[in-house]
Amino acid sequence: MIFSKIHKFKKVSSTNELAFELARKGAKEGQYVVAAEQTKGRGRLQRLWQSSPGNIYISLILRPAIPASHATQMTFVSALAVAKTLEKYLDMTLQLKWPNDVLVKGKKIAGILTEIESQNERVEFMVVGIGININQEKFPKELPLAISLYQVIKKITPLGNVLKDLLVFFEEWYSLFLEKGFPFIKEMWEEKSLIKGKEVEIRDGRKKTRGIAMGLDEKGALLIQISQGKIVPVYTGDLHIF
Ligand code: BT5
Repeated sequence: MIFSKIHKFKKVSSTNELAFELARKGAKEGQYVVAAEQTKGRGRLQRLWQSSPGNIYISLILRPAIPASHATQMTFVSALAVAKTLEKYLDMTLQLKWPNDVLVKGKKIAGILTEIESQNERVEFMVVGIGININQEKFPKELPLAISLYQVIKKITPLGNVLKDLLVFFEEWYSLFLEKGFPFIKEMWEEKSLIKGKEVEIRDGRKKTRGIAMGLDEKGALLIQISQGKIVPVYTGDLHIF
């Protein structure tokens, strides 16, 4: 088991922030931070992750020997591990949405934030932050697209069980990634995302890229066919599917 030392807290600003500090001080691969609540849970692009008690907030410290430009690959590995974990508790398959969402019934049940520290294109360490909505009964009006496990199965699930399963699935998918490489992960992720061939638009601030989704490239970019014979990679933004 790569996951070893757990740093457990009642309330923190952000488990990613703490894991980053620990990793900078030399924490080994496999150490992880969990918290019952976060006051400044981070999403991408300075967004907030609403983090009230009853859910999972975890950040894993990893030190894979991969180039920094491939770090995003871990987001897809993590999404697969989260989906497999939740499928143990749900009688339905989950869907993955580019780049970092796990959806059930078209709503977001989990989000992933991969952050790295690198030197000369080499990953020094990586922090994979995962938030999964487990026992939250309802969400504020500002989050109409959020959903929890509780809202689907109508019962409380012990967080310890989900956490244990998550670590097992994470280790399994991380090992598969290290052994087989990203092409295998890419195929599995694409299968669960049902995105290939769909008409999509990626919005990144004012920039919009619209076309047919062709799949992922090795940097985790979404490949979009914007016109006949022209395919462009899109690295960041929010995905809308038509
Ligand atoms: C994410 O960002 O989805 C990454 C979320 C990662 C959170 C974990 S919790 C443990 C670790 N420690 C941290 O500080 N962070 C990580 P993004 O794709 O930018 O999505 C953020 C958007 O999702 C927000 O702008 C809201 O619209 C929505 N959102 C916020 N809280 C949510 C929640 N609890 N459930 C579903 N959607 C939420």
